[in-house]
Amino acid sequence: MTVVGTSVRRADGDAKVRGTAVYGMDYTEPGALVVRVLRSSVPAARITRLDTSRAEKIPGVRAVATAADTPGLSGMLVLKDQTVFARDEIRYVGEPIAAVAADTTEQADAAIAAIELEVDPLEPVYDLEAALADDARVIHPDWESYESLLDGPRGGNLAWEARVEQGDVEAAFASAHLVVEDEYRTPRQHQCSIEPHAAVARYEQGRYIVHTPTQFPFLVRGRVAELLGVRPSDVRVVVPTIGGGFGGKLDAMLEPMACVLARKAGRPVRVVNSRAEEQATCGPRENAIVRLRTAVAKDGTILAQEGVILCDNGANSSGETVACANLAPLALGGTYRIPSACYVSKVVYTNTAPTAAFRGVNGNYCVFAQEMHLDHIARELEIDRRELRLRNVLKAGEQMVNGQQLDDAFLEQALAKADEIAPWDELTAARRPLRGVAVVPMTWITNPGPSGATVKLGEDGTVTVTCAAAEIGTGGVATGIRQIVADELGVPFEDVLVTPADTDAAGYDHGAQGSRTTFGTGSAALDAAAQVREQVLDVAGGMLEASPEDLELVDGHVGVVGAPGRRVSLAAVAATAMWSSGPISAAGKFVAPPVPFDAGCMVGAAFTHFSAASYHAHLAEVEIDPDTGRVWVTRYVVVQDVGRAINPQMIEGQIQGGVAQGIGYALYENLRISDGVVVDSGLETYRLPTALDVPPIEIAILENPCPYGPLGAKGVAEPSIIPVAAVIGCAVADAIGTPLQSLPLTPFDVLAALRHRDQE
Ligand code: SMO
Repeated sequence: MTVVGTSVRRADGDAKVRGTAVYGMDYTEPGALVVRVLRSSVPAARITRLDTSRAEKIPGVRAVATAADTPGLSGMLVLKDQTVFARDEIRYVGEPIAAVAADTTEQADAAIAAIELEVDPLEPVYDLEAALADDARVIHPDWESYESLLDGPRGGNLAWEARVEQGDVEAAFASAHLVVEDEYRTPRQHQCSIEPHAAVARYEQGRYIVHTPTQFPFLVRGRVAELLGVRPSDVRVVVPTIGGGFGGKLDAMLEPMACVLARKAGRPVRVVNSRAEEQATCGPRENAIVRLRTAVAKDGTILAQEGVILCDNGANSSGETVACANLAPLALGGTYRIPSACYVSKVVYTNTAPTAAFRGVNGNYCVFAQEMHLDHIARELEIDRRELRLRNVLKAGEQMVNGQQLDDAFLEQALAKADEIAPWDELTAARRPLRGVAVVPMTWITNPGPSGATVKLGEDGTVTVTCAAAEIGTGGVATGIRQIVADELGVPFEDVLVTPADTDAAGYDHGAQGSRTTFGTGSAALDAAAQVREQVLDVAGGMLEASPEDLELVDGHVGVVGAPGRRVSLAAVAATAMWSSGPISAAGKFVAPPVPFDAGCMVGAAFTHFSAASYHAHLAEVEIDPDTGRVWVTRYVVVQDVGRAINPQMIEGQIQGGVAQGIGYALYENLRISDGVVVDSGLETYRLPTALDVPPIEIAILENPCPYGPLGAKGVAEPSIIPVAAVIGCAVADAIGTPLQSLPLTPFDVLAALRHRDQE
């Protein structure tokens, strides 16, 4: 009996539902000090005086830290423009200037109030386009001194530029039947995790021990080490239960600050963001402008496309906006055949809080722009919108714009499946006023970062998986990996344990991001389990006096195929291997152990490094309220190719969550900033989708096994958010007859478009 492919109950579900799970913000240590942070209230200024001496004298204050306590610039992998605290210059409202660790909250607050700060205001730069103008004030005038991983045209307020070109773009435009050009604008979207960022740090025997709810323990370890000027191995990162990641908990945030304070105070410190700090300073998805210009033939065949993307980095590259800018060729040129293309992503500094990764990263706005733009082309050419897509989707063996060849391609299959569920011809024939429908295909890839995993078989027959992948709520670590390992070793699901992510215990893992946990780390765990399986067959063969080929692993036992009763338990096998002088064997006699004994028990370790493309189709029907302009999503269909469904119910959960978040991005969410201040400092005004806004989602899972994934599985969790704003945007345009080129599609904008239309 196998557990892979069944919707086994989530192993972490019970503790989470009952409230017994210890989240990052619940975790504490004896004697932990309270931390308060002095954050900038101005967007741009030079620090002329910073005096903490009065604050330090307040009773109960154990440490006050500023930029003087840390070395120079560090931070983002590709662009080191970040410090723990503002040094000389302030670049955004909310930027940490100093932090206090004290016995009580009152003492810490008093100390913050006693810090003397004087600043000389500078002219803030907020607007993406204005920031790139020649006369814009340069936010990082010393950028040439920053270390950068790659060369590229940087300078002024251009933090980063990623460019991909293929084919002869100019010639294609010159010969085109039609050229269409559009611009789209999209807002900041905040992850709004239930749990804010939190960190507990202590300094012990020259090492920093940090407990933090991070998606990417090894990234935090590296970042803390860099920012504090110590070796990565001087830092240990341990991950408690995480209350929401979505990309917002990849990068170090509070951890470096906590470490500085812990060392200075000689005591553990605990720092937890308030909701307002979270909204104001923890990287949301970046706001962006996408300009597309496309050359098409008369029959709708895409000949060439130019795309320029401006994305807001905020004041520092603390998040992954820079890294993700390189994904434009996937987001714009991964679904359709675009023989000639030129895509340029410009990441721009502004005096706003740094932006960061959020599920689906720039795919969300690139796909929105691309699909709205394709609908524009379809209208111009009077071609059916679905038909236009079918003519242009990539097929197996073709290349994405980044040159990546797709071994397989199931975009047509995904569109066909969606058609089975919700037939396009019927939906479009039955057109009613203020109702709209749209369908979009999409390709997305799994994050290809490397993964390590160790699998141990214990002398009690249980199996322990150790990896640094964090369980961020997708179920990948707590459930998916356990299912994979359970089947490989023939043990019940309950007998597989996973240790909490700990950089001291586990090999490198590229973090819980980009759908890579079950896919990448699961793959490493499967390889490691296969090594243990080999060892088990070897030892058991000796014990059962059978050749390993004749053995099978079932129900926690090794048995001889076709000889019921001739079997030994995995516990006995492991114990035999473990106790070199031990007398344990099935037959009650000493069995010479064939494996090395210094391992302690049977261990396998593996490291994998792959990516895979997955294929999707989303269909939405919307209805507009003529009086209020409110958009109701009345029907939503998702077809997702998952390679192989390890746990169908968990996959459906990810798809439901992704669509809900996508509906938020499409219709409601916009982290507003006014004069550099994040206006939506709480969930009272930052409108998240609720259960009333999300229709039942009709889900079809396709299984086209992937040769690189464990047991054929592909990454699942990330992509379901990506095409949602696109398909809803297209459906709303269909309903009101006018495309709205910016997100979110607010009732006000919808109503304005309706009024405008009715006047014509
Ligand atoms: S933006 Mo994510 O954590 O793949």
